[in-house]
Amino acid sequence: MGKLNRILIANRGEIALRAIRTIKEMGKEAVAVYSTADKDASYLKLADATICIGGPKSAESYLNIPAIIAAAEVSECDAIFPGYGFLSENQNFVEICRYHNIKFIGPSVEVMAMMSDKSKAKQVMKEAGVPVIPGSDGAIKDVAEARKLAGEMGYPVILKAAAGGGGRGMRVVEDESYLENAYLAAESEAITAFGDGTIYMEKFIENPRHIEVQVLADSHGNAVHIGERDCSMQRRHQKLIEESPALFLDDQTRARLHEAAVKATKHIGYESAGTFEFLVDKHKNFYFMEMNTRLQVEHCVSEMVSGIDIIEWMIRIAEGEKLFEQNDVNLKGHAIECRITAEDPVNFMPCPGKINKWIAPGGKDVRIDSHAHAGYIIPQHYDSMIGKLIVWGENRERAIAKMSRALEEFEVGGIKTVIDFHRKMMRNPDFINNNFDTKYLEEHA
Ligand code: MV4
Repeated sequence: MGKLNRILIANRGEIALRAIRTIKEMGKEAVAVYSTADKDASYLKLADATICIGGPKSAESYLNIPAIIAAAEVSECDAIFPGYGFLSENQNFVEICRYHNIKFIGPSVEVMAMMSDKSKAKQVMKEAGVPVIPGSDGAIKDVAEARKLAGEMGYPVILKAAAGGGGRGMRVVEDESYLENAYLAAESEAITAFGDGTIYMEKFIENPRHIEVQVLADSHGNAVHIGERDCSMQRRHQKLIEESPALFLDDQTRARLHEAAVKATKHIGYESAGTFEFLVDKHKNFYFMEMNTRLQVEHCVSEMVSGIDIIEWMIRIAEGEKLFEQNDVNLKGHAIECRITAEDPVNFMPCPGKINKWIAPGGKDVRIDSHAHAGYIIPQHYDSMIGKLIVWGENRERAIAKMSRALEEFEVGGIKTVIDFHRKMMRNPDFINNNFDTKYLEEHA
């Protein structure tokens, strides 16, 4: 381990731009890769070098491991920053980077593998003393075992794919009459989606909050948390609004949540930035659900309340630097992020195309992470997120007022965006009163 001088960014869009910015501020060189669909993207001009890695389809470019490794080699990069999505949690890619003597800016393949099996991850967390959702001890072998366990636990239960995450391969089972069909459906869906039909079972938590803890850990065994984020405002497992802190928690529960996440981080020997996802029930019991072994879209709200540049620290940790201490983390005020997607604000149908007007908001404590601008053509091949608007305020009320003001300024023409959805949400009494859960948008169509 040593200084990293040139870093290849194996990603696109807003997060590629986000990474270029920090890499340049650190006095290092950024190499950007792009697909032919992104060849005119303006953030590419900010990189020190750019390399085309293939066609528009992700499989041809941003998931094309040989092309990305070749790009890193020809440009003499000593590290790869993966961002989120694409290859960021691909164990094969991490191993290939190591084989080529390219530092993968993220955790080790061993810990990534441990956390990618959601059933295994739960067992490891239980060993670490972190509360987990009551359920099967690891995988379930057949319907009979599922029926027996659900009978003992009591309905409703939820069946989940061990290889899943993010809501795919899940089935809620209300009573025994649905169990067999649900089990077989979850299993075949998991085989189709992940090539692995391993299923585990949990007690179904009704109307939970989704609260996650951001951690950073170095290669010397030091770990800190950077507070929590409430990501409960989401639709079909797509988060729309994230905020920090989660005021649903009382101070004591919050402290216990942070402590659990740091303990878990150290227990697994984690290195880099990571996120522990918890479900929190109406009695404020929290349960570990999954760990994300990558940088997340919503990391910015944690940056706003802490003043810490998470990507900078991912790089410094990859260089072998020692992390700061928990005492050095001062969480202050309240941050909110609204994801801006090129989607219809009513039915959320994707709406790519050419942006002909882009008037972005500004002012104190207003941050926009976006690669979009007037004249930008949104390719149809990728995710519909074109940016994030993040604001900071002294408290939640002030942050909502600032977000509301910023959203009023934000004008995007030529395509549909969810800006109007967010404007309405900032005036919604349930949002203002923090009175919602992960089911809110389904129940208030
Ligand atoms: C649950 C649950 C209730 N009880 N597990 C959805 C995504 C996947 N990571 C796990 N998910 C859930 N697991 C138990 N035992 C409810 C969900 C869930 C959910 C969780 C977080 C955010 C949004 C959600 C929307 C629907 C269901």
